[in-house]
Amino acid sequence: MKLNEQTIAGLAELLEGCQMERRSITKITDQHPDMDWEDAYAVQDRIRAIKLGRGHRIAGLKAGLTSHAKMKQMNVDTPCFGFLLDSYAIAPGGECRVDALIHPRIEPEIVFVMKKALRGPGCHIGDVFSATEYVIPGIEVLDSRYTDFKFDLRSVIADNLSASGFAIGGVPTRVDAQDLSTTGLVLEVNGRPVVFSAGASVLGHPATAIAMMANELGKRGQEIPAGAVILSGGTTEAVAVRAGDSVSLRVHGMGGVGICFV
Ligand code: OOG
Ligand code: MG
Repeated sequence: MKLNEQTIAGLAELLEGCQMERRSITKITDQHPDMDWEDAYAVQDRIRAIKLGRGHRIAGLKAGLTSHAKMKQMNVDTPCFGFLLDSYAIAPGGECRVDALIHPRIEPEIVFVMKKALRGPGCHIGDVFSATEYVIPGIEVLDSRYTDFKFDLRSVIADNLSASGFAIGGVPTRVDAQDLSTTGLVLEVNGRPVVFSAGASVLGHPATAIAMMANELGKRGQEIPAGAVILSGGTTEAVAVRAGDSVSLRVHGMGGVGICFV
């Protein structure tokens, strides 16, 4: 670690303040070029503690930057991990208020719901298969606390990977009911199909993202708990949305989920 406790706490408060006040800043590594990957997760952990202290509950976990489309769009090259809060959950068919957000974007994802805990190191896709209860379509809502979503890997980890909302819906599907790598995803905005992808866009198979997450958490002495809801990462580049947009995701063999921005 390169930063001291006080700096980490200050950065967590800064990013948390941005989210609360709907304002964006330039990426924090501009001021702290020495900050390392561990510091970045320490800031994220601190933000989680602040939120839990305010009465929020953890609703799940998220993997991000797991597809080449996303890595290319955001100009980073390594998957990373964050958390989801209960207050981020949007009911299928529900509304998401844009005035609570800075500059929302959406992305299509395959969501894993776990029946058993997973702990790395050494987790592989077979372990993920046997620990998964079901998979289901999900739309993630992103809202980076950095101006124009301009960040690097360390800054985005500290900002909990731009997490701000998610909706899950469709048909809970056994993870081995179909080949998730060739499973097609179609994201529509106002009835118009805008981005198309297959599960393989996420590291060849979205279960790989879950194994990677278990291995990464394992390095920090943590695990994926039984019952966890996990976003495996956007399969395509994220799409900007605004008030009045209605969006829906259809996933082959798994139904779909839609939400409205108001
Ligand atoms: C960072 C969040 C990335 C994903 O699925 O790749 C993410 C961002 O793009 O703002 O959630
Ligand atoms: Mg995502």
